[in-house]
Amino acid sequence: MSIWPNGAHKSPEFLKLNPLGQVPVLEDGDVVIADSIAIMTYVAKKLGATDWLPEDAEGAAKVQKWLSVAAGQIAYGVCAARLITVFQRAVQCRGSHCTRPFHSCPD
Ligand SMILES: N[C@@H](CCC(=O)N[C@@H](CS)C(=O)NCC(=O)O)C(=O)O
Repeated sequence: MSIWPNGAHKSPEFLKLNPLGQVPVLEDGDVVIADSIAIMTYVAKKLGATDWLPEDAEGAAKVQKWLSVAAGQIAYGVCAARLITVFQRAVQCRGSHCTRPFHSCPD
């Protein structure tokens, strides 16, 4: 599937898989999983990969902490900077009320 600029990820067919219109999406039989972290969690659980995603409370929390960093500081930090500088793409601020491009947001 092609994303920018053809926009197949915004087609009605794809939006049935992920209403957010974003990749990646995993289809495993009848199961549809959108979001990279959800996909990794699904695969680890399905394979019983407890060395990657531990079952115990402390081990699971340590993995979730770094997944949160990836979805937070990294996604809105270096990943956003890369989108702006490499792809000249305006990235919106995280605040749902804010319509400013990410790089001009005072928050
Ligand atoms: N939280 C999602 C973010 C997915 C995401 O940002 N995907 C980008 C490509 S890396 C995308 O599909 N962008 C197209 C768009 O938002 O229109 C994940 O980790 O899977």
